[in-house]
Amino acid sequence: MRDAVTKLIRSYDVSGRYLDRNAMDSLKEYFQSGTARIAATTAISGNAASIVRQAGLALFEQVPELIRPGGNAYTTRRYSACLRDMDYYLRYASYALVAGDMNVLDERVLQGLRETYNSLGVPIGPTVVGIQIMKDIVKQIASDAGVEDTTFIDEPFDYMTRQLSEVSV
Ligand SMILES: CCC1=C(C)/C(=C/C2=NC(=C\c3[nH]c(/C=C4\NC(=O)[C@H](C)[C@H]4CC)c(C)c3CCC(=O)O)/C(CCC(=O)O)=C2C)NC1=O
Repeated sequence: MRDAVTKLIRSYDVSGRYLDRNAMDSLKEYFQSGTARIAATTAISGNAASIVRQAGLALFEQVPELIRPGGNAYTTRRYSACLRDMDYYLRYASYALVAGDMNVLDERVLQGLRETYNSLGVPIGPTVVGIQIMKDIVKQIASDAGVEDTTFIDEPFDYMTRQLSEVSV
């Protein structure tokens, strides 16, 4: 697992260089955004169950076929599996926000996921819709909690969306 600092150090260490002006600039940016990243993560941790529940309801309202007979989230078991997956996406997004790096998503969430979904018939399109709904809810909560610029919150959600769907958002 990697974060913004270890990533930077690794790349300088590979070529035996001292951290230079560019490195210091990106470190400064990372530390200066720290308070906002922690606030966003607090917003997620303290509201996770409700974010997932709300996003699930919104998703099934938007794509009702999912929970009808024949839908991938039909039956209690699959409905719960779907919400559990949403909870995974949310929790790992919060880790990525703190780390300031998306590597944790590759390592823990996305590896092999498309193949698993394809083999189980879990539809990617609606999954992506669910991820994007959670993004909007989290941004709203963070904004209510006083985070002025919430655009950085997009990154992990958009990253998972891109990697899952291999289309640009
Ligand atoms: C932490 C990393 C991690 C992820 C991401 C993960 C995902 C994941 N979701 C799965 C299943 C599933 N995922 C869904 C999800 C959905 N169905 C829908 O219609 C919706 C679009 C969507 C919810 C938004 C469903 C319904 C299943 C069960 C499918 C089945 O067993 O038929 C499975 C198959 C095994 C199982 O059921 O547990 C995996 C591995 N597991 C992990 O360890």
